[in-house]
Amino acid sequence: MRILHTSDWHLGKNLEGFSRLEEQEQFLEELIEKIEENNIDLVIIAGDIYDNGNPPARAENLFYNALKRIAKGGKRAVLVIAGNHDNPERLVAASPLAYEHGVILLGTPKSCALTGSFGGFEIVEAGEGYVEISIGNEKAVIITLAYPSEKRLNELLTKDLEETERRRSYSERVGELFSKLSDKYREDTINLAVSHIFVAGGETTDSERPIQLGGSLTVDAEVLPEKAQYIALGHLHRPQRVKGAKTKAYYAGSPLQYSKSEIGYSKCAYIVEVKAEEEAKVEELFFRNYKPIEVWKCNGVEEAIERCRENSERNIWVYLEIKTDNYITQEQIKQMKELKKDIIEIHPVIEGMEESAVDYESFREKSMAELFKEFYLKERKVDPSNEVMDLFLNIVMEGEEMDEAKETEN
Ligand SMILES: [Mn+2]
Repeated sequence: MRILHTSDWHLGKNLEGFSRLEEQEQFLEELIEKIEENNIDLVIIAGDIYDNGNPPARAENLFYNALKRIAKGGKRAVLVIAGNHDNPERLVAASPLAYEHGVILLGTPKSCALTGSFGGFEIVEAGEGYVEISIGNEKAVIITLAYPSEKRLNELLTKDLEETERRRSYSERVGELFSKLSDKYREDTINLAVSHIFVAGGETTDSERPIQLGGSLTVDAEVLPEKAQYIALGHLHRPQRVKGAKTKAYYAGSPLQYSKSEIGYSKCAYIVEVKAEEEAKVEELFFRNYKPIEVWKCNGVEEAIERCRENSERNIWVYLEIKTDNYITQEQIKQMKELKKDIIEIHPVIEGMEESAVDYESFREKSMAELFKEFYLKERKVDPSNEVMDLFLNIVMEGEEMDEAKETEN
């Protein structure tokens, strides 16, 4: 059986307000092409399809269009689980239509696939947290643990576990579940697992939203189901093999660079070739970098402007760090942005800047506009634009009008 493991598409995700939908569309085109080229039987998408629970319509359209083309009316099996960014109910709402195409959408650890025959495969058996799929003369048992939030995990375990069991750590409980579900694995089946969890020791980036603040929802690598021949994970955005696991467990990572902390390596999916009772062969499938993120460190505004001019034709996202001993004016910013589109941020690194003592007395003599201008300059190292000034003053004026209105009411 040939499996493709991908995850963390985050369709609809922005980079500081700049849309990435065009790149996401390019990724899906490349993915569909590579799935065809590589004769993939089963595609596993390990969560975080969307960036949030209320994705833009175009993101949903991209997802459905991709699923339809990958599944080819049930010729190829597609299994999707929800990640911590997805709204599980919303993700699976399309199930009645998805099943027509042989696409399995699972929202929570409790979700259960439907059995049935499709063009190229059959769902032989299914229950909470597992599914058995038959493709050609091979069968695969897959443990399916969609993002197990604390609440969803408890719902699943409460039934047959004692109170003391429930008080055990998150990692122990997830391990308990994996071990219970591993009973479904057989010798004549290809044994797999898919989940969206944070395994301790994994390398993080700046674009994952922590699964829970404080990291209490961390799973130890030792509790991953050791009888699985391959474990397809989602959550971490850097592709990587899980260290310390007793079997082959991988994070496919996100297909796009979602932050500037992700620019030092290539993005990929994994192609897994596996037979019953044999070790899985895992191969990276690299994606193109559709629109790279670059960080430019420039010595002075002149150099930055020159660099913008030289690179004006390149399709990239730019973070500009400019070493300067002076403030960068609105004029200069305008010039850079006209020469180079898609500048995400201009960050002045000001040398020899001394913190001036706050002169509280002078506050009384200054207008609100003056105070705001000073504050903005101090924080952002540039003058506020006219738009920002107007917006700020409008808000202040609205506030004053409301205060006046209240006074007359009283
Ligand atoms: Mn993610």
